Amino acid sequence: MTSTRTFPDGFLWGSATASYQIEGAVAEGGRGPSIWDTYSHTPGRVLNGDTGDVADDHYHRWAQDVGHIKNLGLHAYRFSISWPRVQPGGSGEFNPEGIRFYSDLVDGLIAAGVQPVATLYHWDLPQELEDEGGWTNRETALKFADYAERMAHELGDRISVWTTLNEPWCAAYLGYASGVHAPGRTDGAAALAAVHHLNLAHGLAGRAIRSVLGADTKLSVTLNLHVTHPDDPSSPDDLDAVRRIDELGNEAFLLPMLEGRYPSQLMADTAAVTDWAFVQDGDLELINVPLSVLGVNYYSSSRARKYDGVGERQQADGHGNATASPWVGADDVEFLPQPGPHTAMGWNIDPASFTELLVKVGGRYPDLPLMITENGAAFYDEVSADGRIHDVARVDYLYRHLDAVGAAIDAGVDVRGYFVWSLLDNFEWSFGYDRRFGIIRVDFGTLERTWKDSAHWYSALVTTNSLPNRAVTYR
Ligand code: IFM
Repeated sequence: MTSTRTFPDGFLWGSATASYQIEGAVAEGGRGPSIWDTYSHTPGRVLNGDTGDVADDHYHRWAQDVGHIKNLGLHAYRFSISWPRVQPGGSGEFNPEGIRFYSDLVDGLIAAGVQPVATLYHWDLPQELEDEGGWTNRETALKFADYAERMAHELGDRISVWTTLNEPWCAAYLGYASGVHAPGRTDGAAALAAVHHLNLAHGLAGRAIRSVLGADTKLSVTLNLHVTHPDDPSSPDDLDAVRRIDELGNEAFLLPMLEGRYPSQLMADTAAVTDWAFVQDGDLELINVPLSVLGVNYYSSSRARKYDGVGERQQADGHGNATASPWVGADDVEFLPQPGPHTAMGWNIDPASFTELLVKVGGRYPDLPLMITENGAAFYDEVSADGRIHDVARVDYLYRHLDAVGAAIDAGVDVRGYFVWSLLDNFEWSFGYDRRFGIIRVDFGTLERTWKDSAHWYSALVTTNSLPNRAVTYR
């Protein structure tokens, strides 16, 4: 097998999943309901009426899944903890059975020689907290810190990297502005309050974890940073449209978390929506907790321009054609269809923008190592007559994006690892089980797991620490 690129020594290779997307067992082991249970059980919210009730049944099959992780040769596994499984109402009593589940998983990973990388919030908020306002309520951030502190006590230094939040952009804007994610609200002011309270939750939880486990504890957050290009780079209007998207999508998280401030024009740009009175004195200092590593998720890029008012405003940014835009206060920005190829999500395949993003963030924060905490692609995989899944398009996608990561490393960016999304086919949120991201296929009838060609390819990469030729077919 020819190799085209070698990664730095010690580069961490892993795969990622999230609790609601794989666990199932939603009413077992003392778990309480989450906003995603409510949302997925609401008719019309999720494609084909799919829910996470069973998902991959990882709750019962976790040991088998750890076996796959070990056999793939992965160094690390990024999973998320379901808050309502360990603290059903989001405050008060913790659930020993739920805690034991994660404790056993972590022990199983360590016994398999795999580093556990834990995320505390991957969108499954306890429903009881949503009933009290969810992320629009400041109290949720305080309760999140209590939950984080307890998990730090329970799992302690067995966790290699503690990640506070996954993609707060989605939780805030898709959950509270466009409503294509739980809790399905369409209120721009609520979304901006959610942005701030998620930021606050990150800072408070990070501090709580460090207070339990010490200053050397590896702390991170995962952001889905957006790469948006202007339709016409010489148009001041288009450049301003991109600036606003950048502030809402990237800077609204990066700046408070890494510099203790909000972007200068964000408040002015959204003044018609909210007065930001939910930001209290001292919040920004709390949010700005020192991080050990920044998690970056990347899938595709966007092209935007200022809407000229002619025809229907286009919203082809891959975040659903919802009735409301996730881009609060930027209703006059339209997202244009991107040239192909596209994945089954309709997202364009643009590895060059991945390098661009990493070089930009790495250049701005040279002392903060980056970790690719998600990258991957959904395709309509087919099981061949030989029983194998020759997912050539996914291998090609991974090859190109890993080459893009390598190019960023060559340019001097400190990238420490890569987690493929996802280990398993799973519940892809409002697309249900229709979109498959796994390198391991899950038959949603039998729940049988089968390695796709991409799993074999990725395993070879991990073993050699170098990019195998993408044209290999596995038999
Ligand atoms: O499945 C999601 C994941 O939960 C968060 N990041 C993007 C993935 C693909 O949409």
